[in-house]
Amino acid sequence: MNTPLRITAFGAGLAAAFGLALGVGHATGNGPAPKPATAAHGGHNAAGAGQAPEHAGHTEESAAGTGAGVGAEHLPGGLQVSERGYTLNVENPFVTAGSPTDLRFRILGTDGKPVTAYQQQHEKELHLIVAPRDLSTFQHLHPTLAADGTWSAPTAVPAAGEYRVFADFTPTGASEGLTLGADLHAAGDLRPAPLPDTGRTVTVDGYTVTLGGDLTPGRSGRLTLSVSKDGRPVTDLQPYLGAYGHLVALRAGDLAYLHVHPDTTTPGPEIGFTTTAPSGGSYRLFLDFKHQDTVRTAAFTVTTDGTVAPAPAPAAGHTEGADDHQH
Ligand SMILES: [Cu+2]
Repeated sequence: MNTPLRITAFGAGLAAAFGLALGVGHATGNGPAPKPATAAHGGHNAAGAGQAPEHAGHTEESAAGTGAGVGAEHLPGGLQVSERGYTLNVENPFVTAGSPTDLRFRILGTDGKPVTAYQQQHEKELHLIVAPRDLSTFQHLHPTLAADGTWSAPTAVPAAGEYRVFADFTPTGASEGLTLGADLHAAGDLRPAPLPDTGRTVTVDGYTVTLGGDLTPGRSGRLTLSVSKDGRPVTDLQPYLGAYGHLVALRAGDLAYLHVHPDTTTPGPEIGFTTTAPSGGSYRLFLDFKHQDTVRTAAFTVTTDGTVAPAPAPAAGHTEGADDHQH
């Protein structure tokens, strides 16, 4: 596939996040086209300067406004349990496969106390993703926040494994969101599996989802996912989390969590997203879409050169946990 890639303003911010020397435009969808920066951001030099002050490399990005533009020195999300002074503290990281569990955790702030105030992103104050190291399953939960800052999500991990729990959130007052990742151990009969070759078409629950576009390392790329049922394009997708689809992309090998932005304003059949692959390699894409009041997940394996191979993905579990959180 040679689908042309479109650099959007959003993408430029993401590219900067992954270390490209691109200028950062407005963080909203229709800003001016990004221009190459004439010089590297100040943050690039911080590594050689020893202990740079916390915010030294951030001033230039503040123009991005809504927080999509982050410092060029930032790692992809999800790799760290603690970042920028915030820590993901999982109360019960040892669970048993198949057993209902109440996943409880807190986000500790820069003062060491639980964070209790969050800004909504995609209609929720916090998105919780649970995936095993082999990326064979996926859960997207919306935990409930208690007054003391404890989040809880009733769930059950489907199989034994070493899992990663991702909390994607923006504390109130923070200039940008962050994704923290922590380990979750599920005891049981461990059967890790290689990444499935999914090809560009995945079937879930009678729906056929076809992937268009490619991931290119270090460059913003546009992915499209087209939904059909019984051979007919689905044109009445329902909004889910403020868009007609929600996509999570995780890198195989370390489960780096990619930020993905939906850009579609029509209810199908095609849902578009922009994201940047921080490196070459394989990624798992998990698309949540809602139709006839049910959210379903289609999972793809994609490599950054666009190569994908056939075979249906195993059904990706989707659990809407504690989704009655009031806003
Ligand atoms: Cu969510």
